[in-house]
Formats: sequence, C-alpha cells, structure tokens
Amino acid sequence: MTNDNANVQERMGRTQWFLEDRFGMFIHWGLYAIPARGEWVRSVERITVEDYQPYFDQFDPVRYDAAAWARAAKQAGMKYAVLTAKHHDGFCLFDSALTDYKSTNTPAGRDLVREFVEAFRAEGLKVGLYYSLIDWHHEDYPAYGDRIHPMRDNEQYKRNPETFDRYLTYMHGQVRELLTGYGKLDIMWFDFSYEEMMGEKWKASELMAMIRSLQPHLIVDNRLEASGEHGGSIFTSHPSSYAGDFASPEQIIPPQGLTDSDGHSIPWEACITLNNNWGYAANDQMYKSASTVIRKLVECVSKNGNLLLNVGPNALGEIPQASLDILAEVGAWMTSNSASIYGCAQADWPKPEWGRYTQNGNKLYAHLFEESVGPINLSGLAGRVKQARLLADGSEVFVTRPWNTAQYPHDAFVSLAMPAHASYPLPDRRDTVIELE
Ligand code: H79
Repeated sequence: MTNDNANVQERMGRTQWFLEDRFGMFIHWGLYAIPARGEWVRSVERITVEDYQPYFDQFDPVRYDAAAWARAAKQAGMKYAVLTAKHHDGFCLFDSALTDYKSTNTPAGRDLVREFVEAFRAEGLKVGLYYSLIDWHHEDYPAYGDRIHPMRDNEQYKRNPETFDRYLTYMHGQVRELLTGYGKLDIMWFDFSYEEMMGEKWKASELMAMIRSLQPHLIVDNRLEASGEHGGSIFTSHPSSYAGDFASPEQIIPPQGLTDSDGHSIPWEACITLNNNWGYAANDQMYKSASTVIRKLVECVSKNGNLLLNVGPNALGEIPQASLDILAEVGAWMTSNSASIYGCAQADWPKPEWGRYTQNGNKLYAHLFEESVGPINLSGLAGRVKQARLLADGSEVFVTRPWNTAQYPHDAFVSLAMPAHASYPLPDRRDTVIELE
C-alpha cells in the first residue's frame, strides 16, 4: 500500500541516503564544555546570564581541529554528522549577524560551524546542524534571566506573545543564515517542542516553507512538532508540512521499528550518548563499550532505524580520548562488517534467539551476539540458504544438517566449526556476522 500524501512522497525521496547511511555522529559542543557538567548546567544549577558570562570570555578551544573530528567519525564508519550550531544556552558556534553571543566574539575568534562543515565534507561525510528552538539567552524568549527552565515558562509566554514574535524573527533569521551561508546542508536538527510550545507557536509552516525553498533536499527531524509525549503528525498518514522527515527517539531504541497509523515504516534515528551526557562532563566515565555500541547500531538497523551517536568535545576542542578509543574499536568492526549495516534494513524474518538479522536484498546478515552450543538455528530458513560466509573474512560457513537437527525440519542450520555439533567461541565476541545468500 502506498501513501499519496505529497509530504510522504517527498520525504521518501529526501531520506533515501539517510536510510542507507544508518550511522552518524552527534556533536554537542559549546560554552558548557568549560564548566564540564553537561549542556543543561545553566538551567539545572540556575546560573544567571551574568554568572555564565565568564565562560564566554574564556572560550578558547585552541585544540579544535575539525579535520581530526571528521577523521574520527569516518574511521568509525559514520556517514554523517550533526553539530550544535546553537544549544539551549543560546551561544552560537557560527558568525551570526543577528547576535553578539557567538564564537567569533570569544577568544576563539573563529566560525566553528564553518570549519566543521568544510572538514566533514572534505572527508566525504554529510553534514547537519542542530539548532535549539529554546533560547535561554535571548531576551524575548519567555525563559530569560534566571527563570531558565523552559517547561515552567508558559505563563510568561501567554502574557507576552508580542515579544515572543521578536524571538521568532531572530530564530527564523538564524536558520536562514545557516541555510544560505554554509553551502549544501543535509540535515537540520531542531530541538525541542514542549507543552503548547510547538508547531505554529514556532511559526513552523513559514519556517519549513523557507527551508524547503532554500534547500529542498535537506531533511529535518520531527521536533518542530514532536514533544516528549508524542511524535507529531509524522506518525499519521497525513503529516503536516512541518512534521519532519524522520522521528528522533532520544536515549531509547524503540521496542519495534516505528510505523505510521497505516503501518508504513517511518524513517527514524535514535540519538544516544556515549556516556551519560551530551555536553562534555569531566566526571562522567560511564562509557558504553564498543561491543554495546555495535550491537545497538545493529539493533537500530534491524528495526529500520539509524543511530546518531554523541560525543562531547572538551573546552579545548578535543573529543575525549575515551570516546576516541571506543570509536576506533567500532571502526575496526565496521571495516570488515559494514556491508551488514549500510543499505540494510529490517529482515523478512523475526529476531532470532542468538542475536539479530539485518537484510539487504537477497543478502541476510546473521549477527551472532551469543555463543552457540551445537549448530546455529536459522528459524524457518530450511532449503532457502544458498551459501553462508563469515562477512569479516569471506570464509565459508557450513550449512549443515547433523543427526541432532532431524526433528526440526523447517529450520536451517549453520556451523562455524567441524564437527558441526561442537560448541565454539565466536571469532568476534562483539558481533560475528554471517552473510547468508
Ligand atoms: O541536546 C540534547 C539534550 O540537551 C536535549 N536533546 C538532546 C539531543 C534535551 N533537552 N531537553 N531534553 C533533552 C529533555 C529534558 C530533560 C530534562 Fe533535565 C529533565 C530537563 C530537566 C530535567 C536532563 C536532566 C537535563 C537536565 C536534567
């Protein structure tokens, strides 16, 4: 069944590359890298604009080397990246003509967004920009001053819609700057709507009309309309013009792939941190292992989704070494296994007991997370497997039917070792991939 809604049709065209690429880097970077307690520090600790000002006066990331970031992303197997051009604190990493609160006015003296887009494009990666709808610094945003918790400021908004209009002019103007001054962008990542602050409160149809006219191929997340409570009309058969091109589950991988009310798959991207913070947090060493990252990437792809994995560079501009180490190990796995990720999607078979399937046409990828006792059961695949090979080295895997499988006539079995009924360690304990034709 196809959907004749024009927004859905156009979305399918725009998101084609996104559904193939599957793996991207999220980068949260700004003044908050100096206090190093996460990007929400100003709100959580009720820091006033004045008390936050020293971080602006000190911001001098002398080791920022966008080319080094781009190499780390590329070597990890990532195909695109999204940088925080402006986060909730309102600080701009780009040379906006509409504010003085920008990196070019700090000791950094540089347009950090420009360096980012140029370096990542040079590595062949697609580039996206995160732009916060919320702004704790702009005087016309209803959460100005020390009342900076956006969830609690609707009363103030209701009292003063005229001044909020001035903020919207600023916000739309900055989006225009980003879309006209930095070449071809691939993603705009808006964050976030809440309570009644959503959709047309942001003048979203006007904003989207501008985006579509300036950069028609660009894809947009669903957060002009989605809040924590609901994902917006992208989940219906007739999405609005600002419903977005993909859903954006945060710090969660949905239990099943995401579908609209007609049961059609929706493009989605889980954004997940490497430790427990988005912005740099000096005391947060709760890093996910490379193994976990690989398996979670596989899980996303097995449910038709993408993974946008976050790093938080420090005040000097470096991606933390612990993050780089994990990315390098993920990259080592991707080097020999990425055919089971790029261009792959949910398989035609249900999730197996020992791991997950991904699929690309007639290639089915069995991702073994668990060691097996005896031959590995490919449920329901009896007579359908033409050939099986280890993806990492191309070596043949035995499609086998030893005596102890006779009672399971509908299942196919493969074995990584002879004799076929032996137990054996997996060649790659993170995820051993068997390519089945
Ligand atoms: O940019 C990252 C987050 O800063 C942002 N979205 C991702 C991509 C985000 N903003 N708000 N939220 C996510 C949800 C709000 C969470 C909150 Fe809290 C709970 C705000 C206050 C309580 C988390 C915990 C942030 C501060 C404490």
